[in-house]
Amino acid sequence: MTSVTPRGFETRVLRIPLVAPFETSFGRQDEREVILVRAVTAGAEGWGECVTMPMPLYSSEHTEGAWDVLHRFLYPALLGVGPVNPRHVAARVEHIVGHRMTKAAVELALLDASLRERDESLAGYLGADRTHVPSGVSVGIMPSLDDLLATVQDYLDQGYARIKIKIRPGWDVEPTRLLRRTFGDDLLLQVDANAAYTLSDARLLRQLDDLGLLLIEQPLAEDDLVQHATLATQLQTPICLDESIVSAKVAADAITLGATQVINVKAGRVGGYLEAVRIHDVARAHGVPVWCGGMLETGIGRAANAALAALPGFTLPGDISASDRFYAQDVTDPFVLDEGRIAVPTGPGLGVDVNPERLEAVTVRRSWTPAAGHEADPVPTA
Ligand code: SMG
Ligand code: MG
Repeated sequence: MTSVTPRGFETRVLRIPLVAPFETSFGRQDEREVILVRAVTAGAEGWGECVTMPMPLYSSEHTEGAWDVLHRFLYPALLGVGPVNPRHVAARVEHIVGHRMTKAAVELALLDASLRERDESLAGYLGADRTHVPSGVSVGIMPSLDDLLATVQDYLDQGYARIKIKIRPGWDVEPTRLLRRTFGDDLLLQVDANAAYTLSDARLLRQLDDLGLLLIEQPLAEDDLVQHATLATQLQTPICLDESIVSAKVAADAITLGATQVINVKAGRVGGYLEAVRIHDVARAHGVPVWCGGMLETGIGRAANAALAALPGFTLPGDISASDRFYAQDVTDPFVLDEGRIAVPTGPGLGVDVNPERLEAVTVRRSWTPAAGHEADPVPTA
């Protein structure tokens, strides 16, 4: 990996309307507020997406916290220190505790810049061995069972390869059973609780065992590794941890404990795409299947996710939908479904480009943080 010398970082908070509200066990959203980071180097510029949300409900990170950590801690650690090898970014900011999504965004921006400088694709660099990845779709909690059926029917008509529904107490066994009965045994179906249950719900969750699910995602709290291991002995449905898996070390612990039989890999949650690859490697060595999770990414994060999901251990369809599942207008050209699959970008770096007008239209806050001597933004976009 070639080192790059950052001249500065541009930070943007975007707000992009969703095509329909997205509801989970922890809340409902009508728009995606997200941060993009642009790293400007001598020979290129690279982009990274910080997948935090406005409120710390999915994880402890959130937009305002990420903005603060970027400007006061991460950029100063990386500017004016000479050439930076993207592989060493994580070590350089290791003294900052947590804030993995925020760190992941900066690492991806520098990785993208470095790969663009030497004309190599992120997918190739990470070790992808496929040109397309199967596309799964995550379906939020719906106002009614009829709405759920109509929505899932529409996604299946579009060709999605797998359906995941969000569940919470009061919206779990009934909607899942209805989908299984309506769409038959061949439907690839899984559920995601976003930590909405406790171990005392084991009997209720056992009712899902007859429904032939691929997995149940994160039934218990983020720090309940041992309780997930206990729950796993009481369920036939494989448990797949999402929120709990914050590093390759925790992934190894969870596998050893029997807390997870499948792993949802999200680069933001684990501090970056390089750590995500390490989780893939650990899981693969243990024969544990992984799949690529989603955080309603723009085309920037979606491109990186497609690259990651093309690694050989990603044997289950990921939450990598077409862009129009969430956005009428993305900040890059949209990702589209091709027979239930998404094409892995092949161009240098992320292999996608930001459309400056569309970016500008959804930007609500912007800053330029220069290295000494580069106070003027070389490519001002606002
Ligand atoms: O990007 O397709 C997507 C969203 C996938 O359901 C999804 N993500 O827990 O896995 C998860 C959630 C986290 C975000 S919910 C607002
Ligand atoms: Mg999840």
